[in-house]
Amino acid sequence: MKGATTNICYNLLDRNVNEKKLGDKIAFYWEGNEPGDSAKITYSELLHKVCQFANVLRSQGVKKGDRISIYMPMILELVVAMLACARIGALHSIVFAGFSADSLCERILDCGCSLLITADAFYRGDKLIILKQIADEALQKCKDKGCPLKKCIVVKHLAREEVAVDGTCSKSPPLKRLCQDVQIPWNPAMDVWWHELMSSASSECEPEWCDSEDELFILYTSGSTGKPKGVLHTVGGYMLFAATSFKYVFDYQPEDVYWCTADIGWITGHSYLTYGPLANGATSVLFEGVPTYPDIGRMWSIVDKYKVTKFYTAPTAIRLLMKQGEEPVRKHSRKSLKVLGSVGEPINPEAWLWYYRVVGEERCPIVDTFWQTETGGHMLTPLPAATPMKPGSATFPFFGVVPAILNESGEELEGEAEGYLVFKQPWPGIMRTLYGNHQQFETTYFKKFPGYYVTGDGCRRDKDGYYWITGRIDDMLNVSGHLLSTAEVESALLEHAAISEAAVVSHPHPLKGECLYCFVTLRDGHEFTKKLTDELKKQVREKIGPIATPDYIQCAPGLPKTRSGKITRRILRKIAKNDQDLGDISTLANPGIIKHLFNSRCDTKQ
Ligand code: 7RM
Repeated sequence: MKGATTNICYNLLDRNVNEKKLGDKIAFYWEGNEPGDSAKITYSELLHKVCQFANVLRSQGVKKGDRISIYMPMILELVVAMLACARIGALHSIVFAGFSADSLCERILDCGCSLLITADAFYRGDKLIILKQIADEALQKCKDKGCPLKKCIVVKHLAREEVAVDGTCSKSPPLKRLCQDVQIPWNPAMDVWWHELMSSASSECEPEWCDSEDELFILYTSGSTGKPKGVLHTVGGYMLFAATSFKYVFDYQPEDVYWCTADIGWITGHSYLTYGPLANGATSVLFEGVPTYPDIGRMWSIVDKYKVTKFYTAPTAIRLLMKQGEEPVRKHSRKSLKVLGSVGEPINPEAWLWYYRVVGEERCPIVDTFWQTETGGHMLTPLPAATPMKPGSATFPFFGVVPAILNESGEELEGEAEGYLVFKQPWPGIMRTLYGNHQQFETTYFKKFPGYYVTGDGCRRDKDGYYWITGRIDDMLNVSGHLLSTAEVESALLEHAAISEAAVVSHPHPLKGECLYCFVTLRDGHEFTKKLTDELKKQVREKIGPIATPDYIQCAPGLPKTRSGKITRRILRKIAKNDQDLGDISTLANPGIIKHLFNSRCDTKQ
């Protein structure tokens, strides 16, 4: 209705507590990295905390439309922070805690965040990450670039036993021992403890009433130019799409215990760990750790501990567990499981079958959900037990989604076909713009084929009308379900003094799906040594984050180029794979370099 108002946080919490009488229902079981370290929070407790933190934000001067950067591990305060932003109409921009200081700084600057919310430190498996130190590095860089960000709110997470705001946290002895010596850097001019602000905050907080088209959040995703794009979602359409797709795709039932293993720093964690499940009044598991710690059976022990009914994870995790055999899975009951989901990249039929046979014991339908940060929610997906499955196919469009396959000239292909996957009409959860760059939004998604939304993925439709995603067809690659742009990695390599040119291509990898194979040309006077490749890897890790660490770096005295000077990555991909079938190379300016590059390939992981 025109002129009507809403608030997404109200719909997720107040409505469930007051109208649906779900106040005492568990919203989240929090499972810490260390087994035995756990907590839970009900809908009314969550509402209470969100209201308190929304008041904290208001008392810091945060207003509707302001951008708030969130850089946190997988803890309950992360959900509280994001919903508090939504309650007062501020836009959250969540940055995955595995990203580097440079990446965080770039994202803070791009959308002009006025405040950062972070945590002291956390463990991922047995690795300690002093998040506050990385955040400080990012803030220093931001300051050098004239950014006005003035406040940093810090959750005391690792050292939290002294805090016990709600008395629900317990901590196992090994963790205590591990965190004794951690020093957290502190800047009194800027930093404030979360628990100190919360201790005096009221839990009465009127939501900011919003138009359905008001901005909800920004989430950065890799762009093919190398600079991350700030995907912007709005309140009404996103809420509807996340809520509805969650309900139908997971066949949500009130007694479900749902577990999405994605990090909230990615879109899956926004739509299917936070907004979608909470809109439906669901009970979810929020897991801080990794699938392999303390052992390879952790996922299944969590499934049994909470009697998880619906489980949503990524092919990369499935392949990792598959490699360890069936034993660690079979050791656990898993009889609560009803539906299994997959997201993030194409799932190879072998991994699909293992997931189906071993994890689900041929009892649980698999929903292979294809979608993007930009789409807000599921686009191609089976409905569990209703859609006949084919291993490796995301099957058919979700309600309201109209896909098409186009050829290079933009003609729609009928029947069995392969080409560009596009969508022909808008859907509620479609992104509304790229923050601060509507022009780039238009060119990226709507220019190549006017009248269509272009996904950037290739796709095949079989004789039965099933859709099969064949992977990215732009300069993007998908490492363990995370999109990276080759340009972004190239520019990180080029910042090294020894490198004059760099070209990065995607290379198949048995666990990660794809990995990075880099070709580098050295400046005169530099030598290609193990020390240099180590430095380059470190540089990429520091500029982007550990997920972008190159697997292979090859020294290239020259790179194959077209006469107009464009590097032909198509040929480099084949060199990386040792595929001699190069096709037409007549357009190359320097075909002589190819033989040399074949002879100096890296065969083993460095
Ligand atoms: C949800 C998410 C988007 C890209 C997308 C694809 C790939 C995602 C599937 C998939 C095949 C799937 N958002 N992708 N899901 N490919 N089958 N079920 O991952 O913005 O981070 O990535 O991921 O290439 O364009 S994302």
